[in-house]
Amino acid sequence: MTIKAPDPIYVTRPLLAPLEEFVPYLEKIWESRWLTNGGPFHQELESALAKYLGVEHLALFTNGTIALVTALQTLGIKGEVITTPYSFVATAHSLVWNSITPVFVDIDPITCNLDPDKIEAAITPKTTAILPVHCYGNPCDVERIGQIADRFGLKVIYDAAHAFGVSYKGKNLFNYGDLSVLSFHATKVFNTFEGGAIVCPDAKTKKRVDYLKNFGFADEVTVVAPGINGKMNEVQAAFGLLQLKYVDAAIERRKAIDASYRRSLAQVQGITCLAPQVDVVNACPYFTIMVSEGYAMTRDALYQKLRDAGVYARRYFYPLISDMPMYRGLESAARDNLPVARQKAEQVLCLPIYPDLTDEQVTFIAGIVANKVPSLEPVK
Ligand code: T4K
Repeated sequence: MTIKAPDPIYVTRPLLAPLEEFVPYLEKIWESRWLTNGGPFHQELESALAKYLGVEHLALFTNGTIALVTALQTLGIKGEVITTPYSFVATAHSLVWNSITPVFVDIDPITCNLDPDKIEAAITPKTTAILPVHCYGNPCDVERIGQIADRFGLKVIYDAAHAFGVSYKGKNLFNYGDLSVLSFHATKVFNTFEGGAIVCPDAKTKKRVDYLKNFGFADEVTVVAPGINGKMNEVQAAFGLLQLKYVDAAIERRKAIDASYRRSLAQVQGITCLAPQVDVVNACPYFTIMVSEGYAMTRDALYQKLRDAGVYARRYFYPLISDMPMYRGLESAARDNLPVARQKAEQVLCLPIYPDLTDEQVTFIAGIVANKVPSLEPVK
């Protein structure tokens, strides 16, 4: 018997502050007629986010992908860049948009992040940088990556699209590496509909980023670089300011859901929840399980079973970026170069997690995974 959830349950639903609270922000925009190009809400959100995240310099962007492309431009990265095949396509695409060749390196089986033990072997005279991803908000081995980069004279740009609200050893993650890039897409822990940011180490670098995201304009008549249009507009920025008021509560709810899934799935044979890392407080952007051979069915059969019940889990990140047509011809995309990433891509399933997900829905989803009779009734 298949029991269906009354409404589809998606892998995520955006955090949305109450609409009526957003109206006064819109009224201000209508009054000022200042819609974009670094207006008052843009400035206010930059300061508020820098304070919230505990960083000194942050530049807002219209989305995370343009921020990645611009981060690479900012540091003048060329040649080859070492990166992970186990990510969203934007990570590698940002390299190609800069005419850089991605060099895929395998991942660590516990964190699903770039494996530092494999990086050195992939460095060639053309390597200029490393582009790791804090996958699912799990911090990369930032210390070891930093040491390798220092030894070989490489830059490090972290794709921190998943890492909003993550702390490592009591501090934020974004002060590691040369730059960190965030995404505020609708599906992220903190969203501005679309949006993103680059965290910069100093005011000089932020200035360069600000030029580059505004066509390279330094003033009305001076263009200092072939920049792009990466600016966040005033509606996005105003919305971000309002969202900030709700994000802590949203993260707390995510943590509660994460804990609930872990309790329910701990004893299920063949299901492994991604292990929490030492010294890390995660904001739980994803709830990731690995479905291995000991489980009652294949990962894809479970994915389908959940869909049949109205639960739209997702296989982040399958297929691997390195298997996509524009990358699979690369030497580093070869099957035997990426065995761990390949295995994880075959096993992974991200279960729904978002602030509005109810306890009953979590029980329902976990019940399907645990192969128990699913129930929509609240558990007393
Ligand atoms: N680097 C990394 C590591 C990333 O993960 C991403 C983005 C980026 C860079 C690039 O950052 P941005 O340029 O996007 O700022 C989604 C997101 O579109 C993407 O932002 C995200 N990573 C990726 C992991 O997930 P899809 O193709 O899975 O999205 P979609 O449209 O299928 O949405 C998933 C579910 O979310 C839907 O089934 C329902 C729900 N949803 C989605 C949207 C857009 C909503 O309820 N409301 C919505 O508005 O890529």
